[in-house]
Amino acid sequence: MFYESNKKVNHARFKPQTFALLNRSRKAGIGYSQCVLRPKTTEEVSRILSFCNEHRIAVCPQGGNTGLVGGSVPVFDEVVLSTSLMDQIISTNDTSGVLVCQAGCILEKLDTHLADHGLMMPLDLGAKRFLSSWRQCVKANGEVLDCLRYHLKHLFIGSEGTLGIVTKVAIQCPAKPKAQNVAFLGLESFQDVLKTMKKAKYDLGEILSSCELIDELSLDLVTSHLKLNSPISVYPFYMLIETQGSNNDHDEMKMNAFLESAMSDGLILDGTTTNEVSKMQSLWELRERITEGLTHDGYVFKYDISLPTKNFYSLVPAMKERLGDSAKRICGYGHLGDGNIHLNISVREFTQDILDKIEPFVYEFTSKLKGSISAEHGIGFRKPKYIHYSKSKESIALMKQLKAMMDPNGILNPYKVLPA
Ligand code: 2HG
Ligand code: ZN
Repeated sequence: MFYESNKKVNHARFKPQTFALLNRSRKAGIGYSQCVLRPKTTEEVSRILSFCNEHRIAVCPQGGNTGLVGGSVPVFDEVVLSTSLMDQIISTNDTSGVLVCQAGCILEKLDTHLADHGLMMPLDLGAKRFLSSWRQCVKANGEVLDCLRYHLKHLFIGSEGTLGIVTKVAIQCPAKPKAQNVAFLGLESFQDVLKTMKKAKYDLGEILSSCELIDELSLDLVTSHLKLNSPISVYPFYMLIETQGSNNDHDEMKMNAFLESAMSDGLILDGTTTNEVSKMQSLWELRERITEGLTHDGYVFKYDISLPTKNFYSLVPAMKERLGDSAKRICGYGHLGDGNIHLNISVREFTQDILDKIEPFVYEFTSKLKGSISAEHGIGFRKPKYIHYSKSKESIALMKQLKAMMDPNGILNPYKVLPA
């Protein structure tokens, strides 16, 4: 039974029919809650958790609520603890580059603020690293943890609110680049994509900041449904390559030399490059709005998978072979530089039959290639029962022990991350 591991938690709606709701929310990502709390300070988070812990009330921490696996969706009637009002920037040090802010700040706001200080966030679509040096967290029982030792802060990163709630972060921000260039390329095969990425790493070196892959059917989503214009004609694969540096002449020279050489090697069939802000934005939109394009394509099964670079795209043809005509569209795009592919399968409407064809096959396939069933979007509510495909028995047992130690009453984000 779903509740067994969380018996001690009180739910007002603990009735058999909730399992029907559960299935509905599983399909549609719909949540249920009668109470949303929006604290403004660490102290308020601490008081809420201490109260909920004492009364065994389940809490669903919610940040930006942009996840794909239901990690921030209340499953039954958990109290939602939203960090949306915890959006204060506490300090910005222009010299060290350290920004201290509350944990509910959204990236765009931070980036705009940092630009005035000549800095930028070291994090975007998984392409850049997140360097946080210090955090403040609130434990399930309301205790506030500061200045963690033993690198304990890493326990909270990626725990999806199951071990504690991060309330404050300090982030080491790099200088905002003076020069930026974006290239959008068309390629014939995935083998050429791999060779081009390798070449980009060698030729562009320290200024290479993003390397994204888009396949033909992914680009079609934004050109057909969103009416965006592609600067080049139709190819099986596209790459978006970005550089960031401090000297535009130098960066432009490197980018042009890289493109010329990749073209003469026959790796790239067509391409365009720019450093004009509005044109760079338009190129990035072709990549960043694919998710939005998918929402116009029917019911979508979404998978966020890590695979070794050489097998990065292999899941897409495997899935096409498996599903044949039963899917409307099977496409793959994502953060090639990080080995993180977004496999999306759209169908006219959800059926259990098609879900059964996709899962657990998609996870077995990933596991055989030594990939991870979850890359940047976490395990959430949708994937706990598949976690064993990429984590060993021993790791899962240790995670359960840590959970029991940190949150003995199981109030924090129940049903998420860990299998029952
Ligand atoms: C992206 O990279 C996001 O665009 C969303 O992580 C991925 O919708 C998706 O599958
Ligand atoms: Zn992504």
